Amino acid sequence: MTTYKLTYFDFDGGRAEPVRIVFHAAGIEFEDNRISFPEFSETRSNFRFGAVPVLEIDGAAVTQSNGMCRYIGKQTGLYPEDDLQALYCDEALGVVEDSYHKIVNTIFLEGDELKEARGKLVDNWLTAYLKGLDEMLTRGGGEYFSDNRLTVADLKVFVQVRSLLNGTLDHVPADLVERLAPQLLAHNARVDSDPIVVAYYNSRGN
Ligand SMILES: N[C@@H](CCC(=O)N[C@@H](CS)C(=O)NCC(=O)O)C(=O)O
Repeated sequence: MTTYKLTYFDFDGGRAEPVRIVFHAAGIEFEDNRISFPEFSETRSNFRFGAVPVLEIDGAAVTQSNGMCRYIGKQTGLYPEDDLQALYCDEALGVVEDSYHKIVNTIFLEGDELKEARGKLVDNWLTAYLKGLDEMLTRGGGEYFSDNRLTVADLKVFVQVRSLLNGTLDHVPADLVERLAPQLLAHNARVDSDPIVVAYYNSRGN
């Protein structure tokens, strides 16, 4: 039997979260290796590219969360078979990845500098991002990003948008999604109530 070990930070979100949800949904056993931020700092050099998530498959390490989403999605029927739908799915995975990079540029700022950087982020990139995701939902028929059903793209977007809705980023208004992307807001509620997602968070005791 193939063994899986997924190393990531110890919180219910971020780049590894869609992979965790899919493993759980598919009933695939995996070691959910959650590390603290200090632990990461101390052991960073052990990770290829000095970053997580890292997925070890039968002991061989692989990086890049979107590749992991596609890999595990293909194995579990949560990635489209049709090439065009797969492209739509990849577009959503890719733009969320872009969003993490944009946000991380502001993460270590403080005070007025942080406020200014986040204000610019909200007015420029985040606005375009949320509107773009909304448009992509329209293209897909309004409910999902591709294949007219839940795929790994929906899980990746869900995890990221949920953190925006929770107001986890200072100076990013929690109602931004509601104001700019009403379909995306509905999408978040749809995915949040999907049996796959409900079962996962029940298993986490959330
Ligand atoms: N493209 C990579 C990015 C990985 C990445 O930047 N991970 C962050 C955590 S979510 C990290 O480990 N950052 C540590 C650092 O860059 O110092 C992926 O999608 O897996």
